[in-house]
Amino acid sequence: MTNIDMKSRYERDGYVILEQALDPGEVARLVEEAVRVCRGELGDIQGALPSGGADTDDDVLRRFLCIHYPHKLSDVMLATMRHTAIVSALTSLIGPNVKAMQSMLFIKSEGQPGQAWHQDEMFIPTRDRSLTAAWLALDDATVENGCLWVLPGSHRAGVLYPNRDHDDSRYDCTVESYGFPFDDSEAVPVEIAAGSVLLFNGYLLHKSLPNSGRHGYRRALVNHYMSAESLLPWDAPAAGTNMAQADFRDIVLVAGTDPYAYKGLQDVRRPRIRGNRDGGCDR
Ligand SMILES: O=C(O)CCC(=O)C(=O)O
Repeated sequence: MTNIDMKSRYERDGYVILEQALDPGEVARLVEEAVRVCRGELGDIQGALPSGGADTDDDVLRRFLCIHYPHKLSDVMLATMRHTAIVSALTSLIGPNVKAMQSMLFIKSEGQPGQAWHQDEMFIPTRDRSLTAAWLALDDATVENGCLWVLPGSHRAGVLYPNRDHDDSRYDCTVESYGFPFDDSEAVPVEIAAGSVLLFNGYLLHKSLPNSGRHGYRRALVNHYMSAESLLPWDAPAAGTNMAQADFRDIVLVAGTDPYAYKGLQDVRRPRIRGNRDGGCDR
């Protein structure tokens, strides 16, 4: 696929697949690193129970659905955020200057829930609609094990649909989008092989279903990127600063230059598990 084809497909559908962006050795390294992260060997994860020395890797992994900010614990995951194949595609889609602000490690073993329809820009609001997710499959992602589903073209209107809590046990505690002019029958499952990456627009409606497989995981590492030119009003502004200047600076520049480098960087978000139905469930 040429860069022009990739860009026009992305603009039309809101997503594009980078087949085999990572080789099997790179995927195996990430899978091993996921165990170290989950064991707490690389540092604390807020909300996680400590694992005992006698726990098998399976015991440990199955305790987790999703860990936010693993790139703050793992150099391997931080390096993946900067992976050449991914960053090169991102510069074609976003522009020469690209920053990342979030990573998420999904384990999602059998029986674990999916996530209801949503748009990522509702959670991570850029000012120029440049938010782009890189969803890297660490296992072959299939309908059976809970791959992502998308509503092609749903990003194009540039509208953020309302959100509400739900009690649908197929999905985790994150809110769901509703009131959008698309029907579930238009949804497309994105089955991709381990090592492939789904790049998708922050306005694209997407969801995942539970891992209904009888055994195994549906692991994925998801990184979020945006144009480095846009401010990111993701946190409440500090006292005395007005909202128009709010700019989340806990970022990693992955390409080009950062026009706001003069502000410096922050390290404010800590690795944590995604909340459960009884706890907070912010993203
Ligand atoms: O991987 C999943 O199950 C959900 C991921 C997702 O919706 C996201 O990255 O925004």
